[in-house]
Amino acid sequence: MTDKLTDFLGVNVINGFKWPPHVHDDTPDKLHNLKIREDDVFVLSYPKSGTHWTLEIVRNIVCEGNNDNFKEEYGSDPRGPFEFGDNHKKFDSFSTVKPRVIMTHAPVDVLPKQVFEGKGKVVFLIRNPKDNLVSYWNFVKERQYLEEYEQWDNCFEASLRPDAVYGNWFDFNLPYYENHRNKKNFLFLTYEDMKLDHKGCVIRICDFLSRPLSEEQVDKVVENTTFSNMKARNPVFQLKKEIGKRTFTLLRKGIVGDWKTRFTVAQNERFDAIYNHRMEGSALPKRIIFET
Ligand code: PPS
Repeated sequence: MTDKLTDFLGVNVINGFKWPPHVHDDTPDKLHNLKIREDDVFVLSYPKSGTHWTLEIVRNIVCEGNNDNFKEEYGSDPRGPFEFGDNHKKFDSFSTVKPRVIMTHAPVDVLPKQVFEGKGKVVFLIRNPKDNLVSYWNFVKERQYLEEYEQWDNCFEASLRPDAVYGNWFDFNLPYYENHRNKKNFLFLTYEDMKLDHKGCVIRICDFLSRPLSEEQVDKVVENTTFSNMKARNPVFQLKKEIGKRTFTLLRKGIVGDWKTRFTVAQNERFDAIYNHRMEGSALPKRIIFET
């Protein structure tokens, strides 16, 4: 990926869908037609749902509790989403000894079509949309890549529109959850599930990936992936990474309920009305909690 400042500003509209600026025009198509290996594992989510947390857990699981040696074992260490810059090239060079762990924010019509034929496995993370949005706003504001989203009120409004970056929360999550939640190769977890029962979720992911670990290894995965340890142990997560003058923090607060510090009463009421309308008839609300 290039670090040229202009490459990180604005959005890239591809086939009418708004991607971040560093997604190349032909990447969605490449992703959709990706040849899947049977043991590929996708960590898939709407941005700011806890993707890096889940990625770290999955990588630790496939490395039996220690992913410090990930690069040696895999021959490469791709951490950003598949669709960013030239990341996709790194996955081609993965050894076949271990599964590829591929992080992406691909909407349902871009995810590799072979996944829907049952190939590979998908760990899908969903976060309550209010915290999701506050996390996103903090990220965008700090990074200053979308001027329109820098003011909270603008970001709030923009997030509700169908042409939000990556689509809006509802348009992204609902088609996946409604149509694929009972598929054998999909596991749906929520950020709040992980906060409430980190170890239980690690075990669920192990079971789903058919990668049983010892109690000790599970504990190691949990320890490696706590908020504080992830931040302390891994330089990627300590980012204040600088691109030009722009910085961004991947691990900010890591809590449930931060939306209360940002939503006005009126915004909350408006959001709830839209939420209730969009979720009507869906099984998803049963999984969503806004506070613990
Ligand atoms: S991105 O940029 O879209 O890939 O962001 P993503 O990784 O999906 O989400 C970032 C938020 O996840 C929080 N996070 C964690 N919370 C709890 N425990 C752990 N280990 C953890 N790792 C990441 C991170 O802090 C972001 O949430 P906010 O609310 O902004 O703190």
